[in-house]
This record gives sequence, C-alpha cells and structure tokens, in this order.
Amino acid sequence: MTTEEASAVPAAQRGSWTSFLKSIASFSGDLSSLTAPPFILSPTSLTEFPAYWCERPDYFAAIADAAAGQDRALAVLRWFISTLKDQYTSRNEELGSEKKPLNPVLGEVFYGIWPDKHGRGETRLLVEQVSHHPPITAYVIENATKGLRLVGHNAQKTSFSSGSIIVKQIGHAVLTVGTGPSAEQYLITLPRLRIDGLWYGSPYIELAETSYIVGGGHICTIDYKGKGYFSGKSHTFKATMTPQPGMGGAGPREIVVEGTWHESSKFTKGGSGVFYEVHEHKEEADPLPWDTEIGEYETRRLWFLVAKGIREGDFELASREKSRIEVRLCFSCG
Ligand code: HC3
Repeated sequence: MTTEEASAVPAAQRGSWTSFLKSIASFSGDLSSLTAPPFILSPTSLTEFPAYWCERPDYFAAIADAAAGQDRALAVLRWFISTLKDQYTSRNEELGSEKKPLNPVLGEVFYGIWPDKHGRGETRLLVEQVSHHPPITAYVIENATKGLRLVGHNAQKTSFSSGSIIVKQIGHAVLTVGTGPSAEQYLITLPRLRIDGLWYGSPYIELAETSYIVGGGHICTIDYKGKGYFSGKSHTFKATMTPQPGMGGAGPREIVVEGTWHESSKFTKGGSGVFYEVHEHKEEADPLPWDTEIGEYETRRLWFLVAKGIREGDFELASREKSRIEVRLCFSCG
C-alpha cells in the first residue's frame, strides 16, 4: 500500500491537512484556536465530554455500596478504569478517528441525566464552560441517593513532539463519598495524552505517564504505557495501591492491578482474578429537553446547525453557523 492509499485524508483536503500539521508543529498551547480541515471536525462540543465519567453508572454507584477502606478505594479505582475507554477511544470507534471537538463558548451549559435503574439512584450531570480561550470546562456529577458527588475542571496544554501531539491535562476531579463529617474525599488527577496517527489523517489517543487517586486512606498510582514502536501492547496500565501512612489506611497490603484499560485487567499482587472487564454496554446521558428555561446556551441547542452541517457534509452551513455563534457570543474570537 502506498502512503497515498493509506491516508484517511480526502484527496481534496490533503493540502489543508498538511498546513494544519505544519501549524501544529510550530505551536504550543491552545489547539482550539487553529482552523482544521472539515474531515477532522467533530460535531460534539467539549462540554459533552464530562459525561464520559459516568457512562457506566453502576460502577459509579458501587462506590457508595463498598465498605470504607480498601474495598472502597478499589471500587473508586474500578470505576475510574471503567471510564477510560469511553473517554479516550470512543470517538475512534464511532467516527473512525479522533476528531477536533467544537470549542464551547463562555457560559455554554450541558445537562444530562442517567435515570435510576437497578436501585442505583438517578445520576445528574451539569457542565459549564468557564473559559473559551483557553477552553476550560467545569462539571458536577451527582447521585444524591447514593451520596456521591464528583466535581472537576479540565483544560489542556498541547505541544508537538516526534510527530505526535502531547496533551497535558490541566485540572483534576474530587469525588466525595457520603455527606457530613464522615464524608470521604478522593483526589483524582488526569493522565497525559499522546495523539498519534497524524501523518495518515487518522489520529488516535494513547495514554502516557502517571495519574493518581488519593483518598480513603489509600494512594493509588496508575502508570500508563503504549505500544511503543516495535513491541508492547496498546493501552496498558499498572495500578499500585498502598495504604496512606498516618491516614487510617487499613491493612498492610499493597495491591497491584495490571492490564489494558480498554479491555481487561486483573490483580497481580494482593488479590487474584479479574479486576475489571469492559463490557460493550454503556449508557449515554439523556440530555434535558430544550425549553425556555435552559436557554440558548444549552450545548445541543447552540450547536444544532453546526453539528448538522458537519454530520451531513454541508461544511458551508457548519462554517456559517459557527461564525454566527462566535460573532454573537464570543468576545475573544478574532
Ligand atoms: C485534546 C482534545 C481535546 C481535549 C479532550 C479531553 C482531554 C477532554 C476531557 C475529557 O475528559 C478527555 C478528553 C479526551 C479527548 C481530548 C481531545 C482529543 C483531541 C482534542 C484536540 C484539541 C484536537 C486535536 C486535533 C486533531 C489533530 C485530533 O484533529
């Protein structure tokens, strides 16, 4: 196969893709400000991304049902690992590659609900874009029945290295379990991303380096490794959980879990058997119906025509509507 045949870039957009890659290579910071060719545009706004934290709501609810201590810290880790496939590979599966999301306007909001099923309680999501350039997204996910609340914010700093985009995630999430004086908090940091496959026009994400979950008397260090150039598997991780000295972490046991975050993982120390196995069934949040109370800043309402244009290949419509939104609602767009 020749390079031309292997490329996912439509022939008519090869020139603009090459210019886009050149501008990425000489740039670091906020990628959302660069204009990308139409084939790589996603119809989804970044405000919808925090919903990935809860597309497997049973694992979220299970955190509250686990006994405090090591069992609960493991339930938090299991839920965290269960979110990674949706966060980082779902666009590839659904759209064929990683795409460039819509950059939300300041004050844009997205609401979602996962209804009560199997007695796990209803889970609600509220997202607000708190900065446009650079994009910063804040969110709250709450299951009041189970006493669970996840609050976080997310931004990115990008750079270019050896043909890949490196994305440092700025921000973190705090998970609160329970209410009142006995409530526990877990601090969750976010992994670094490497976006590969740029040359062929089919970008995909690999996770890199280390992220942490600290809380409930335990520290969990999660190391991520990718395929490398000649060997190794994609999307692998190793999570090491140790009791936090002086914080009431019960038991001397160190627990190690290893595997792939998009498929399966098992205990390799301090336990045995399967830790987490991805099942295909995931539950997307139901967005609240548009009504006058929500207003024009609701994500799906705001971007409706832009998303339609991108989905249907009507890029004139997409670009006209995008400019209309930016002129009307964005004070920092050029
Ligand atoms: C880097 C990224 C925007 C940010 C996306 C984040 C980090 C947002 C928070 C979610 O929880 C996890 C997540 C997943 C994907 C991240 C996006 C991947 C690509 C996008 C860049 C701004 C666009 C790069 C353009 C290209 C080359 C793919 O077209």
